[in-house]
Amino acid sequence: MSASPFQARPGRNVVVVGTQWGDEGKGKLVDWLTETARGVVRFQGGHNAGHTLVINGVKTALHLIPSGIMRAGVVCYVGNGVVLSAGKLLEEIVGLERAGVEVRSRLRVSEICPLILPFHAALDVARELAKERAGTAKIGTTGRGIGPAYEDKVGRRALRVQDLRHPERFAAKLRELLAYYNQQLAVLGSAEVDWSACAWLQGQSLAAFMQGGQMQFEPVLAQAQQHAALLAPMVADVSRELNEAHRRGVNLLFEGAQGTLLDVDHGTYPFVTSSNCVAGTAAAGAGVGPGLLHYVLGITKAYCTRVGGGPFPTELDWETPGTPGWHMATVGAEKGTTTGRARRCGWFDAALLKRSAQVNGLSGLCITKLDVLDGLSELQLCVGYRLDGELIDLLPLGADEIARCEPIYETLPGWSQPSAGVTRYEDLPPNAQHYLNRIETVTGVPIHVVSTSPDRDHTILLH
Ligand code: 2SA
Ligand code: MG
Repeated sequence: MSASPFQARPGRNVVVVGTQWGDEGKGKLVDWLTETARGVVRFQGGHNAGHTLVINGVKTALHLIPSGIMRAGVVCYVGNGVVLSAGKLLEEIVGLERAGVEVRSRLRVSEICPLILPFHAALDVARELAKERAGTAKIGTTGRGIGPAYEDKVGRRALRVQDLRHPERFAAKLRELLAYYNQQLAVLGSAEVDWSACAWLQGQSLAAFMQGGQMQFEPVLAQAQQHAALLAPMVADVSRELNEAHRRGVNLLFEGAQGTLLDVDHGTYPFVTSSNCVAGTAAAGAGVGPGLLHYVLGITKAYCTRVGGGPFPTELDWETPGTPGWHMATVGAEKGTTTGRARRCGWFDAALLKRSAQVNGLSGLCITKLDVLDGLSELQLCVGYRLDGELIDLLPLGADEIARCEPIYETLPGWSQPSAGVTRYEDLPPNAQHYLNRIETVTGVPIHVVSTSPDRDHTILLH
């Protein structure tokens, strides 16, 4: 199956974004689209992202490295909009190299990426624990330090990749920043935290850096210096390289992470991540002009999932065996790629998708995981909500308003014949085709691609 209509001309670029709460299957589609794109760029987020790829039956999970890395000859860029943990990036490189994937010669990292350092993760975790202790609603972050790292960037105190080149400058800035973090940790009572037992850190050992609830300067500095040397050959002026590649006619792909409803402005604030996830961010987060973003593909799961806290109007009971929500969770294997947390599941929300189409300027949709719905006798499609006695057909703004939305459903027939692995539209069960038609009609966005399994080859291109 060829992805060429998206990138039929040299220098035509595509932005891939998640239209829901992340985990829509962006990684698979980015990999598929790299049949024609020769450069893939990450432009926001960090190693909170989890992109699972299945190629020839082999599963690979990526967090920071663009999904284009799985195709030989594709150059991958980590743009300035990404908050970078050098340690996690190096771990991922080594993992891929072990699997026989050549990475270092094809990976370029922006020298102006803000760095994620161990104290960012410590504060992220300490804050979530403090919320838990106080009985207030947790954000349900990934504990990777994403929020604090973006705070430092906006607060103009971040250490950036280019600082690693200047050991004295780096050490001086680090000392200052660490003092600030230790104050914050003290306020949160981090001395009482058993760092080695924080489940969602997945063995990331913060304990080695902590003493009496305070993070120690020397081990953080020593680790950063070690990373600096390994990272140096990949550090680049990514903005310049992307503009040059574009002038040479290279097709670029901008790979979004998380999803529109996790966007710090347009999402279910405050239950969001700390970056903008919408398509427009691709320009600022990569260092190219908006005129270079030619087509926006909105990756959309055939139902909805969300991991972490926050409102979810169409959420179902996904824990009781035999229920549709449980079916989605189990058949769809809905577990966080980064933290292993269970993802909440619910019906497709077309009113949410309309919001997403608006803030991203979607050119077309790619519907993923259609096959997961195989076997459900009936499907509900949310077409709007009742909010404070009024009927609305567009997701309102902000978590409090969204939490008060009662979904209005249209019932559609399910299908029992498998859609899994189907590669031609006309071979999809008729009721599956009907479901797709309704999504297209209600959201007003054309469906250009349908994915019927995690496999690269199980992808239907529509015109
Ligand atoms: P953070 O860590 O500050 O970005 O968390 C803030 C919220 O953003 C959500 N978030 C995500 N949601 C879905 N997928 C993500 N990536 C991983 C995956 C998540 C995982 O692909 O499965 O493994 O748990 C991702 N990253 C951030 C997060 O759940 C919070 O609601
Ligand atoms: Mg994911």
